[in-house]
Amino acid sequence: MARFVETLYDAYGQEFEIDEVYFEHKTDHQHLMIFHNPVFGRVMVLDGVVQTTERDEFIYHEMLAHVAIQAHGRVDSLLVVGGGDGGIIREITRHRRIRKFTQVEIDRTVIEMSRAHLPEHSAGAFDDPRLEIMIGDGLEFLSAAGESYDVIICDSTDPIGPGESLFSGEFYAAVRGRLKPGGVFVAQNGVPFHQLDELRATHHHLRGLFADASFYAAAVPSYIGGVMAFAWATDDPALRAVGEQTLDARYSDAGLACRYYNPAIHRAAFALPEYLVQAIRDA
Ligand code: AG3
Repeated sequence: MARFVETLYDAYGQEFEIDEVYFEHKTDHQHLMIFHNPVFGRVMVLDGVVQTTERDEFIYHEMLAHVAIQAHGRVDSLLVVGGGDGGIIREITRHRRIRKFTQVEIDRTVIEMSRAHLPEHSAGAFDDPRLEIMIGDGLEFLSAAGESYDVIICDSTDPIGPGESLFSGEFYAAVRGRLKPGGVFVAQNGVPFHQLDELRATHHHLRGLFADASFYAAAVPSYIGGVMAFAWATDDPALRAVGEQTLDARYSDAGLACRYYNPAIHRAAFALPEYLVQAIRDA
């Protein structure tokens, strides 16, 4: 039986049994593979690193999409950087009040192959009339003049290969320039038990740019090694403190029915373990 061995870390990792390969190809930007595993269902891998699986994607996509949208409370326009599998835009489409959202993805093949082989991820979201899709580089897109957004979500790979520029000071400054007043930026920021420097570097950049810069966390089993950190940055510190009652009301108003996200998890996710609090403090 063939096995996939993840190559993210040098001296530690995870492996998956492969019962069927749906797609494997070097795109213009990265090596893309989609296969089936008996435990996780369909698994997408980019450059040797697990990006998403059918079994646990809901945790990641709900937490990366709903926390910012629910904390903000009146999102009208939103930008997604990356996210070619469509999981984030699927969650966004559930918010009927969002008038317009844009997605900038560098790799067209990731979108095409996810639509073909991971159809449950986007679940029709690519056909939502409110969506505008741009194929291109996120940093270039944000550095150019253009409209501003209430929320910017960065659903990137790790800072290796095409994802690297999405962790640069230049990128975060460009993000800030394209947020409306009171806007929120969130981003996947790796598994900090193993990638603590990545957390420190992001915090260093964001706290120089925003009045409130922190992280929230959720455990996503296929991102092995502990909780995943999500970067959080905004000029409105009140947004991190929105209470459970308000979140409850917004959750029912939006008609959300999630499998991981709920208002109690939203609040609790901002409580960080002490090793992360210290890493941020010392950054
Ligand atoms: N983007 C995040 C993958 C990060 C994996 N990194 C890790 N395990 N440290 C996934 C894209 C999902 N839409």
